[in-house]
Amino acid sequence: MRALCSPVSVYTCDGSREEFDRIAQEMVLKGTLVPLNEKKRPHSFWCRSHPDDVARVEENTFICSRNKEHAGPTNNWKDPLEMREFLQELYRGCMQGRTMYVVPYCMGPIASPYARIGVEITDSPYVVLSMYLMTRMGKEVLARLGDGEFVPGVHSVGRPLKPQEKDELWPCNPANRWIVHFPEDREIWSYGSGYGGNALLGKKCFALRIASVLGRDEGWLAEHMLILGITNPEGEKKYIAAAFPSACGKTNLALMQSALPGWKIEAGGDDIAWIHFGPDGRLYAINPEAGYFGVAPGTSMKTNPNAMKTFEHDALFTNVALTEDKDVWWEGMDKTPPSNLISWRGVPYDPTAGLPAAHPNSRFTVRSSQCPAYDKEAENPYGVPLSAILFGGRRSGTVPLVTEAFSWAHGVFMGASISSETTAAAKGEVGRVRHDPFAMLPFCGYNMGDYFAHWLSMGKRGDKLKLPRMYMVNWFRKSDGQYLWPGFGDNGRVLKWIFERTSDKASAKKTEIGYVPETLDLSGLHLQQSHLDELFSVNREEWLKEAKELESYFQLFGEHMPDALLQELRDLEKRLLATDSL
Ligand code: GTP
Ligand code: SPV
Ligand code: MN
Repeated sequence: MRALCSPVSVYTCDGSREEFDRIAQEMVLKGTLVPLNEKKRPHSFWCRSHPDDVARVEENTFICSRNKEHAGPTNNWKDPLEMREFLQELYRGCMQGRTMYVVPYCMGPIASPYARIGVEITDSPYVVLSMYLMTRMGKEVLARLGDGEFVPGVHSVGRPLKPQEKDELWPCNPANRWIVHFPEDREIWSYGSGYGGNALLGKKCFALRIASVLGRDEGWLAEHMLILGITNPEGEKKYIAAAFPSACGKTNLALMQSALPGWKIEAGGDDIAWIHFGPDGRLYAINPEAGYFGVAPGTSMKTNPNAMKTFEHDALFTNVALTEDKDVWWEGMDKTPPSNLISWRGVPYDPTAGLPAAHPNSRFTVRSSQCPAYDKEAENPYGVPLSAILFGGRRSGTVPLVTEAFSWAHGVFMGASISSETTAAAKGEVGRVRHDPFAMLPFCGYNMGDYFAHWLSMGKRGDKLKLPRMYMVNWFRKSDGQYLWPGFGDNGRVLKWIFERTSDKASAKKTEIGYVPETLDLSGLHLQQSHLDELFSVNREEWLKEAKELESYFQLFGEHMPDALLQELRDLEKRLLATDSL
């Protein structure tokens, strides 16, 4: 890689705090990082990306399996040999004038039998700092690796420097971005972007796209899911995982403080879960990550106090606004923006211009162990046993607050059926409803139809009584443009019902689409009855439309679409058409 990329020097990261401080200091001198107010937010930094490098770029993301069909209809594909030839040319000399950092990292607790090692080569010091916060990184990883296997990944911002040329604050190459995966070779090549999931190769590239292929081959699951622990007032603890699309509430649910007194929620992970069968036949989840790369806007002491406390120190903020006294601000932190703000574009914020001070996909990067509600079991090498799995999305209509699946296959059908309004987490239009099965549309490293089949096969391998129950949730239903449900801490009410369902202690009504709560604990919450009715309503006309839509979507997968899910769809339609089916 050194010969190909021609960096000035090569540096292997040891993962120490001294190393972090040294690299951060270099970036401060260059102007890329701005240190925040040491009294208000110690050891933290503000940083702005290039305005065209603010989110994941799905249209430039490729799964280069040998056979196009293995990438499936939802992924971009190119022939791997042609792609390799192309990349050889693309990367030639791409790190000129820069340092090549070698970042050994471990996804999962170092001692976990489920953990996997990756090595990222990058010319971005921002990526090095982020990997330090987000993963277990450095010397201890090399020690564990020995001469074992690792997933190689190379990342370049794609902006070689000529001799004496002055660098940009956020070098990147927006016109020429490539996020490429070779699933059979377990290899990642990323070019042209320095942002998030495009550049921190341990996250979406390895822990989801490559790992989903490993999971298919080895009989486990790599999922875009949070993990949380929930303890009832009697002290009984269970674990829940939940898949919601990007910027649809995983971080907020994982870190939430329940509105119900006595119910404790602990954060296991906020974005990714690797799920294996344990020796007792239950499904166990580990969080391969060690940090959060969380959406900043909307995060406040009211909505998410645990997140606010997590990044009180030792945090990196990207594309948020900067206050006069060198602290951070974003829309939704409090009502009125402080005066003399610097916007994410680096200029004085003009509240009359109608543009946000912070980019809608601005994010905080911070170690998860700093969270006051951090679940120590996140370090358990064997993971935590799941009692329930939730699927959800952003749907302003049709989808009720919570629905329980009739069976594993019906739950897999629910996961496969997720649609959600697009968000700022990916480049492109915001607010358009699109299918996002299992919240994995941008992250599944192989044919999505085969992925559905893999989920079904996991259920067949498991003992029915030990498998987690499955649910569909929607915090985002609207009436007259307003959210019907307060969300955030009040989602704890839904979690309570789910907790008690999994102990067979809560009652439910059968509807055409699944079980809904007979009663939900709404103590202390004052919602209009009409709003409540609407939150739980199942409208047959709307659901028939939904089913028709799914029918045509599922055709996309052709022969790869499992019969069992087509049967689930037919059963749903039958229930919706029957007048007295229930
Ligand atoms: P990724 O990191 O992109 O995978 O996203 P995520 O699923 O972790 O999303 P996150 O929790 O960061 O939420 C994204 C946005 O949704 C934030 O602006 C939140 O304030 C908002 N949000 C989260 N939970 C709720 C909720 O229960 N109700 C409402 N109305 N908004 C929510
Ligand atoms: C997402 O978009 O789902 C994220 C942020 O979690 S990124 O790491 O950029 O993919
Ligand atoms: Mn995510």
